[in-house]
Amino acid sequence: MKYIILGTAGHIDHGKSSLVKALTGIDPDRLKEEKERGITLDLGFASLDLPGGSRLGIVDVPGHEGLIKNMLAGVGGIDIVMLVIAADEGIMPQTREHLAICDLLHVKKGLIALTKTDLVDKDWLVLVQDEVREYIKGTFLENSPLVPVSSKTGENLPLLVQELSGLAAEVTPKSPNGILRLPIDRVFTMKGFGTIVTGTLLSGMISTEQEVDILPRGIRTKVRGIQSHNLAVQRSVAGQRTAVNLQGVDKAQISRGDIIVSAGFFTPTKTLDAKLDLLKQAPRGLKTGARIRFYNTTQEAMGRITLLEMNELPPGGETYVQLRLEQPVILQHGDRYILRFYSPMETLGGGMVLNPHTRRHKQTTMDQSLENLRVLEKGSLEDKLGIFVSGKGLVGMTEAEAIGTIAADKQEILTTLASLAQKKALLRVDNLYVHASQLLTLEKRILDLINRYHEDNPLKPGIDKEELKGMLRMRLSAKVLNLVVDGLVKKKLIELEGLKLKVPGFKAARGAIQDEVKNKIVEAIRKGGTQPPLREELPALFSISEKDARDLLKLLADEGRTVRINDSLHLDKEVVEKVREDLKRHLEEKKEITMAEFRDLARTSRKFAVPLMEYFDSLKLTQRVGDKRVLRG
Ligand SMILES: Nc1nc2c(ncn2[C@@H]2O[C@H](COP(=O)(O)OP(=O)(O)OP(=O)(O)O)[C@@H](O)[C@H]2O)c(=O)[nH]1
Ligand SMILES: [Mg+2]
Repeated sequence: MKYIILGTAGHIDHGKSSLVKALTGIDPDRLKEEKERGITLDLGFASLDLPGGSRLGIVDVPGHEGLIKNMLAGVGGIDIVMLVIAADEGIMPQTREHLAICDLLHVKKGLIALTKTDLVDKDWLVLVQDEVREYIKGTFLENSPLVPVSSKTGENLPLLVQELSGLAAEVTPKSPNGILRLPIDRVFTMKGFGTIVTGTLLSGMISTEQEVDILPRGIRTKVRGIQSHNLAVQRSVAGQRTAVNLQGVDKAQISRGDIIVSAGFFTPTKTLDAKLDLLKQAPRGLKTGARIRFYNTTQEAMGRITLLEMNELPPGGETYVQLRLEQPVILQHGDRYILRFYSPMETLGGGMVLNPHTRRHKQTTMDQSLENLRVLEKGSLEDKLGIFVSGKGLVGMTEAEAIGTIAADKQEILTTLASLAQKKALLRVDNLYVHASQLLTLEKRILDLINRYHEDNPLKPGIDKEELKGMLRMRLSAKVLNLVVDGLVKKKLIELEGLKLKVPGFKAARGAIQDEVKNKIVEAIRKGGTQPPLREELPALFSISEKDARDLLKLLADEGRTVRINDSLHLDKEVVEKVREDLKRHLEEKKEITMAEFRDLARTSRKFAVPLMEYFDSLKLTQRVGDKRVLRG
């Protein structure tokens, strides 16, 4: 079975709902108020099995100029439009507006039903037909069937069905191989079932028991049951009008505009880049900063527009734009959208979403941004994926994200990613794809950082990876860093010594000087006995920086060549050992020692005796009792 969605369109009272009823036997005006007032207020639904074997899901929209918002919620998922024009009135404002909207949304096919033929005579009918033919020139309906009908007398209804079958046969149905997207157009409760939502299944399929997300609400739930065209089914596929019974979700929690999607693929967005076509009949031009209303399927959001290539766009013009919305929406590359002025509410244009997750563009890199948008508009899937993955920087993009970003066949996206990885345009790290150009940038940053590190820390053997990661100050997965570091090591651009990364040959260049200074310090400390030069004196003694002095002392202690008493005092190992022996002997004989006695015992001055004594305390050799020390334990 081929599933196609047809939407009505046209001016108020031109006979859309009557024609749906005449075709299907179903009155799409389901609300009490609609029946009483004789106008359509909200979307109505019906279905029709066509002779050619297609099943037509029908969405009937209101024609009232104040209800365009509801019309937009219905028209977003249609394949075929039936533009209804009353023969007695001819083309009216919403005939124009609805046709323009369908044109902007790239509705695939359509026809014109010239209704109420029973109210006009032959000559009049011919004139109206000419007028309509003239009007649709240059739109997607040019050369489409034009069928004069009457819902009242039934004239030409069979011909209309025949033309619809012809169109349905030509239309490529929505893809069940995309990712599940079901924009909600109705929410209600049913006794014994709980919450039911309905919508036109835009892509993919939905099955009972499936785990789904309701976005942008962020509700994860399970599908309890599905109905399509009033029959309970196990699954429903793209192109079907679908009712879903949701588990554990309250009617009050969700509303029209929310979207049911496969769990884990989509992130709501508020900033997007798009191509905009401003309607020729737009009442005025559009300036950067203008407040707009944004529509996509059943979603609506307020926001502001930035024109990326100019400050003002005249009616009929086109440009790349950035939209910053006040409410989050769920979008994919390739989605069509409509913009209306914030006030007065008039349709101004629409186009294609190019980048659903974007950032503010800097003026300095605008040329590159625009070039990327050109590729996203006209390029191959491969080129587009390259741009999206590159845009994720060093954080990388997962397969799920890629599938959620572009409205295309799932398998095609996966195959293209794999082929890009094979060509080394992308690098695959676990389930992440990172763009090769990003890796080059990272390589360069790492080399710069290590070189700078050597300059700032000439006496350190190198930098460890954690420290490097911190200094890079980038959002970056540890896996990607490891990979790039390993690559640099393989290319012999850096060396890994122990846990330290360094530029090859670094030690050879610096090591000799360093060793020389180190030896001199060790010697001075040894000679100094219990009164060696303090750290603070080393810079003057050996013409090194304060930082070098600190680093070198630490290095010597780490290597076991000196003993660290405190930050500024380091002693020769044997000297410390000798003092320790003397102290121990003294305490074993005399049981206690004063600071003055210790000073003499260690043949030093008070300045050195105090930290040295505290050092032995810290080793738990001695312990303080009053102003004396005794052996501990
Ligand atoms: N004589 C005649 N009257 C018609 C025909 N089709 C519709 N009507 C009448 O026109 C009026 C409007 O018809 P609807 O079908 O409600 O029009 P609509 O386009 O659905 O209107 P909205 O949904 O409010 O935009 C009703 O009174 C219908 O009875 C027709 O073919 N012939
Ligand atoms: Mg109606």
